[in-house]
Amino acid sequence: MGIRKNQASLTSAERAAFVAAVKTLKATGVYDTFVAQHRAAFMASPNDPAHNGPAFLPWHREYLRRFERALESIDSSVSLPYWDWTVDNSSASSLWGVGFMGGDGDGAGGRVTTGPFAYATGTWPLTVLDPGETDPFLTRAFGAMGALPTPPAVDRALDVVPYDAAPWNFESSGNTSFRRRLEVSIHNPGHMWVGGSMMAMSSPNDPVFWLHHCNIDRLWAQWQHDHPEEAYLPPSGTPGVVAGHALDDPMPPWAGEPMPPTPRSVLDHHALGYQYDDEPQPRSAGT
Ligand SMILES: [Cu+2]
Repeated sequence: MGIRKNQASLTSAERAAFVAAVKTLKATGVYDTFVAQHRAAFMASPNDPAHNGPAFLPWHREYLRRFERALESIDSSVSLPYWDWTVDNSSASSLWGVGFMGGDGDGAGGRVTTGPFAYATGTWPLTVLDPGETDPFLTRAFGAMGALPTPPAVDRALDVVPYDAAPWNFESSGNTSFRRRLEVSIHNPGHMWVGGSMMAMSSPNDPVFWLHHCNIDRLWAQWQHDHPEEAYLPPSGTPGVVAGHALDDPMPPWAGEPMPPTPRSVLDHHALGYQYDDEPQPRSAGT
């Protein structure tokens, strides 16, 4: 079982291996197909299969696991790390070192000029852009759009039940929908704090996207563990639910596959082949 570690605990060799695998996927064009899938999901709004609905968490769990498998195909030692922004909440974090994600953007344009994903390296041109965007370089603007989630905010979010609530979209209340609370109050601030490219529909252009969403997935797994009696909602056949968001709906853009993923098929993350470094051992481990 792959172990997803806190990025702060990675050795420099592990950081380098992650960066190298990511850059190999970029060079082969695979990386940009992932960026395009994310942008296409947003652009399908109001039928977005990935955001503003119950499948926000399942869709990104499937999406991250597929990306992680692509990384594993390059280097079997690589797993997705997670960024715990309740702790690593400033530009001084090792996350932003020149051997890992690189630093904040520079000046008014916000161009990232340090680290492996700086435009000048010649290895990280952005080719999948939002409509109207033309800058081919990664941009960031740390803290310009607000603060990162605090430990109390995360704790309060983890207490919210049930999983989701009518009307099963952006109008669901964060007080009665764990999914909506996590999506809006915890996930959105991560994108906004990094700023620049992370604000776009093409936000996976910034590799920190994967570390941010990995932490969101970790919090969902934690919530599932804390609330074993709370089922995924809604069940299939619930009126008014966008396709892909009910329990047994095939999730676009993978719906045409012979065994398409559904929210149900990703509920048990251990069955997908990974666990987090800080979670209780799965029962199947026999401990
Ligand atoms: Cu997303």
